[in-house]
Amino acid sequence: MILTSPTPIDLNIGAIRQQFPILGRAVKDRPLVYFDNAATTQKPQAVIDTISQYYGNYNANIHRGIHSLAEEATAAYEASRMAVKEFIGAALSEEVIFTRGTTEGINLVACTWGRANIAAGDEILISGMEHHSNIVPWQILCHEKNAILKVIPVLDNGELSMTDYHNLLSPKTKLVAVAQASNALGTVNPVKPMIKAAHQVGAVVLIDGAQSAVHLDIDVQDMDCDFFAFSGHKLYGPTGIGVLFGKKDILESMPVFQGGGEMIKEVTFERTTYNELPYKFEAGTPNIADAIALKTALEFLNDLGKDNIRKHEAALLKYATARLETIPGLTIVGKAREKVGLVSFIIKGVHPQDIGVLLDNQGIAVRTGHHCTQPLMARFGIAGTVRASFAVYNTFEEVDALIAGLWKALKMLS
Ligand code: C6P
Repeated sequence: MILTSPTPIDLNIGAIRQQFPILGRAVKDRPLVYFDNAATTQKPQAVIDTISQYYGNYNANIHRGIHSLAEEATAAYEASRMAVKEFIGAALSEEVIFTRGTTEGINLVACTWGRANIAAGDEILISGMEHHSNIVPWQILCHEKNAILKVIPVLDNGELSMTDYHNLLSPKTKLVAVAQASNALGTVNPVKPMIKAAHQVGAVVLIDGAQSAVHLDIDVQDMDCDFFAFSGHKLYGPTGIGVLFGKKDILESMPVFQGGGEMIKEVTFERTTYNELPYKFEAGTPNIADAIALKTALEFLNDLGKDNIRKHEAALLKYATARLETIPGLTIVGKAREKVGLVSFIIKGVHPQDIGVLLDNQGIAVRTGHHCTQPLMARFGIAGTVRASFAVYNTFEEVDALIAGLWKALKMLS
């Protein structure tokens, strides 16, 4: 296949691949082709090294000890918070709360802000393409409070119906919670105007940034969201660490989440006073090593330049989409005008899981199934899709391998 790659020349994909030790391994005696980046990206050596340096050189609990190791660990942990603040364009570092990931961030908001602010008859508005993490916490809250969960419909092309969105918004809407980018379709939602419209009816807005933070430039002040949640492991960082951004005044007004060490100012058996932001929401010993390594992942992204990465991934998406469309019986699910670098598809008469297994036999990792978006799959009348999701280290040759792998799989299944 002759490639006319529009990948920006300032990205040396070969050199970037060298930074990811896992990309050198074989799977089923074939070179690994990793197209499951929306589930979790692989980690560059620098991130792996940061974790082992922490445990090898300055492992200590933070914010508690006055000894040197504790001070070094605390400084590195707080430096990471500063790096996150810059990465998402927050005004203040205390607006950055470390969590386990997107799921925990959303649950934190539902359990604290939600319990304090949602009452019977109030409406929470989500979209029809949400991940279960941005559905179930609101469902639980609605059941608890007798509130109403409303859903913005998804159009056939995988975009949200903006007409319906505006019709659904009303003074009863207390919260809008939507993904900036869909993990199952790739759709990029127009969150900035959506937030503006939600604020006009007095609603608070949470943006699920799990799939957007790695691809798009994030500026929470420009976006004007009230909450923004994302996971480190989807942006070349470790698992078990994520971020919840919240506007300071809202976070300050919220009840605490979990009780324990670090989140307190003073404890007696009669009463407890709580710590300041962000510690108020970081009870117990946090995930220190991975929080520190998150900064390394952000540096990796910043060094390459998100704009360069986006161009490369967009070129891969365009190329993969065009080649997939030549396969008989294949339908791409999600054809939004603006997409992040992932493509979901089904093939007539073939179960997505069978394709996944046959691709894996050729060393190609894709995700198959409902992608934790069962209501979205129901909307399209399908059980699931095959999803190939791209990262900066993926190549056009790997897309060729996917296409060849699909032909082979289809031959075996026929
Ligand atoms: N989607 C996927 O393969 P956690 O698990 O907390 O890091 O992220 C949850 C989550 C929330 N919102 C969106 C839009 C997501 O895509 C995800 C994670 C992965 O698509 C794993 S199911």
